[in-house]
Amino acid sequence: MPEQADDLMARAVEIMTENDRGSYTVPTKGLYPYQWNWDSCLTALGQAHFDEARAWTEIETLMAHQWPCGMVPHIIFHEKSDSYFPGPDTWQTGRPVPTTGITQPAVAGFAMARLLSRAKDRSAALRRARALLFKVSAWHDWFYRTRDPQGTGLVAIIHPWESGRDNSIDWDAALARVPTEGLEPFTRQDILHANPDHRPTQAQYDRYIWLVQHFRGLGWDTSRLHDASPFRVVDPGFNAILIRACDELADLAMELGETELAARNRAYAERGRAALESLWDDKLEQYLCFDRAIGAAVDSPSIGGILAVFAGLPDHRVDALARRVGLLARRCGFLVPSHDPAAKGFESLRYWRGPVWLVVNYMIADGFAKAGHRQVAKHIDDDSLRLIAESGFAEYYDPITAEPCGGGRFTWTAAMVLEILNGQKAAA
Ligand code: 9WN
Repeated sequence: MPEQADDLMARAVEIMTENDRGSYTVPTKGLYPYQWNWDSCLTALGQAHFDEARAWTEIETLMAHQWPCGMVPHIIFHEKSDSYFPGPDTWQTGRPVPTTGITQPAVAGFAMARLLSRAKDRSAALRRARALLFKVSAWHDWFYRTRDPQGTGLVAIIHPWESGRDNSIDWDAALARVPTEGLEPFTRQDILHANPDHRPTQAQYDRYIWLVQHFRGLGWDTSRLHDASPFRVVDPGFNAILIRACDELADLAMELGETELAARNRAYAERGRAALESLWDDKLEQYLCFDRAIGAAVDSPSIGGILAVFAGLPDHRVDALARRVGLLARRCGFLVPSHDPAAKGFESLRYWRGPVWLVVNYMIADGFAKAGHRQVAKHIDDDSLRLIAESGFAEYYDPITAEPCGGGRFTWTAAMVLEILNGQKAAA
């Protein structure tokens, strides 16, 4: 086993190095030729195992493209490429280095705290963390200001791409309400690089692009987009990541003597955690999304409601989620499916409608481990490694057969393998 682990780690480093563009890393060649927000933050965790300084650069490059309003965009278009749609010409956000105009899960605060906690060069890490602290905090402020205008404690996403779980069944009903009138013709590139059966449908893409056109028509004024979007959904997983990031940033700020910033982030986290309770569903024994545009819960048992554990939850809720994961384990061969295999709409190969993603596994396992559920965390980690052993470093996997899906030689999958294996080594 140790030789196997060493071999896997060497392959992971090779993939990450191959996708490294110097100051940022692409998720995979061809399919995703730019820098993605949450990919980069999770990638940094893997990089830190072989190049600590480079790991900080990954997050710094991302944060260097923060908008003046505080938003951190979901893609940074560092270089021209014809292999991805929609590119800068569609977004037209007018930034000096083109970016998209929407955001992604706020992993940065968690990632930088983790980098610092493990830093070998602690004084360099402290210096870099201090410089990032204010930027990440401004992003958190932006979230609660613009995506929670009513002060509920929970933020909404205004585009499925923001969730990172693009075509989840969670968005089906809300997306169906997005019109397609006035949609400009476009050509998808994703289906030239990956199997179309593993990707979102054309009907979904039409609505993704309609929303981009709609926001573009509002001049990318992020203070207006929430209320103007027909798509406004509160995702427990997305909020859990933000809540955890606020908590980690508050700890870090205390360590650095930034007490006011610490108090603000702690308040966001505490309010968010309390508000998460409103998303709990007794029937399904997990959290559900909430469709803010119509004021109703979304009856859809997806991984978003399990990822909530990453926020840090009351014991009885963690226990219930552990039972839920146990049930899912009996329904498939590999944890954690992005949708319950027994539920309507589950598709084992199609992107976020069933397949397993190692990054989400990692955050769920971390949440359980932190809450003392080490067996559940180990089960998830073991399943992640079994997927790699059977099917290599894919973008995502069929939770029943382990079939590799989407892009290959995938950066954040490799990063998670380094995280899990180094974590096991340290614990041994
Ligand atoms: C749109 C890069 C990204 C991930 C997302 C994943 C996928 C993009 C796409 O790839 O989304 O952002 O074009 O399909 O869903 O989580 O960040 O790996």
